Amino acid sequence: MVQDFFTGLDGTVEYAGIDSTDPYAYKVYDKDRIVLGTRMEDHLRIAVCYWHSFNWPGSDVFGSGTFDRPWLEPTDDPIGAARSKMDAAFEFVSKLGIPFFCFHDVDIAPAGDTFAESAANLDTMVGYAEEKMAATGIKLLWGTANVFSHPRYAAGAGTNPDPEVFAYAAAQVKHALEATHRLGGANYVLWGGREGYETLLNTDLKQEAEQLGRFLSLVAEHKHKIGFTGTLLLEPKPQEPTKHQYDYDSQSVQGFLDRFDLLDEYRVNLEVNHATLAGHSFHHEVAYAVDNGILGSIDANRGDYQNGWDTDQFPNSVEELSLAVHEILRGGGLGSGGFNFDTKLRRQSMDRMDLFHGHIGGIDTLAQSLLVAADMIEQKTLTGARADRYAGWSGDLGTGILDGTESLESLEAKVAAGDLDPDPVSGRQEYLENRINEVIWKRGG
Ligand code: XUL
Ligand code: CO
Repeated sequence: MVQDFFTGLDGTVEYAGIDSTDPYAYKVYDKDRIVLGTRMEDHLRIAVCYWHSFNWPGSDVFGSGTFDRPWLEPTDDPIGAARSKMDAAFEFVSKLGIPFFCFHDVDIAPAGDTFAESAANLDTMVGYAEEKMAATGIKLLWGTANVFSHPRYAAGAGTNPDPEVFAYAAAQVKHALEATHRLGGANYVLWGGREGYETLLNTDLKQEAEQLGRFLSLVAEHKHKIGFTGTLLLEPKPQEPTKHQYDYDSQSVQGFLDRFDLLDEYRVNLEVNHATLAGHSFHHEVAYAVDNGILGSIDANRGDYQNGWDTDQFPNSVEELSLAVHEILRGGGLGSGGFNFDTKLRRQSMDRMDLFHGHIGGIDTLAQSLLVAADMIEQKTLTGARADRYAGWSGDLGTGILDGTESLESLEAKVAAGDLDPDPVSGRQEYLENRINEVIWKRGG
């Protein structure tokens, strides 16, 4: 008998509109609503993450778990406990009424004493996930391997100074990729939490880059060998847990992929709080990825402006998210990607039902951001202003410069002859900020 864990809610969370006072109803997220010709659910492709929502007991570096998570209690039947955890996860995602989940190998299956035992546990739990997915219709947005928590990975996985650790990580990633394939995952993610350094005093940067390039090539080769058609994604983050991580941001990942001839194989999974840790806005990271053809998927959350670490809070700012969603729409959408809620409750949010409040608020914020972004696309709020600003580059001079017709000599000749006399023009930042606010306010955001 499958036990119900979220008995505080009998049915599912449904769209009820902005006038509803039901805390377990969506005020904006209406999955069948058509936005720019596509259903809202298909634009956003929302996922719940296993790790923060079902594995984390609410502990922090100063104290133990505070959460009410019966499936995490000590047990002498680890597979039974993993099944209960999966029951809870699928019950929650079903009640939330969203289409996807995401997991690390160690989130869904208990570690064994040996690699073979851990791999067998994973296979068992993948079998159970298949049953759950078939029964609920919930799909897998992405799977990944946790090659950063175990002590063997303290000095890195692919970038470890010891090739035996590289081999261990390769074995684990191979198995997690195959599990993702078996579950029909739309993507596979690699986040390099320990692929970086603590100190340059003991680090050979050149050597570690070669290793990481090789690691990523091996994963891409295996993807093709097993016929996995999902997208491989790298998740940039500048630091934490290591002092410096190689996948610092979109731009450094793009350079790295280019160097190892892997641009056709990988895209990025961008996380809001990782962007801000890198000193960027999330808007910047998304715009960079869109304009360089590497946007894959999103880990939705938010940081805290008063501190400097990854707080992974639920998103609640339409103003910030709508700018990023606008760039995603401008780029043609997320394709096989989606919005994974890589979000965690605050340690004091110890009631099991707080998981609903966090997700419902984040999902509504995202839905409202989609509506605002769609208005901005339709009204050409930013695309029109940008096109006007660069209009000169479609004229003879602009195209001649870019296509190689012009040289430094020919340009000097034009300037010296007095043919060109450019006037500085306003960037109109405040004007544009006001136009964006008008779109948001008209939507009632
Ligand atoms: C860590 C992080 C990870 C990845 C998956 O900051 O975001 O949870 O999303 O390994
Ligand atoms: Co993440």
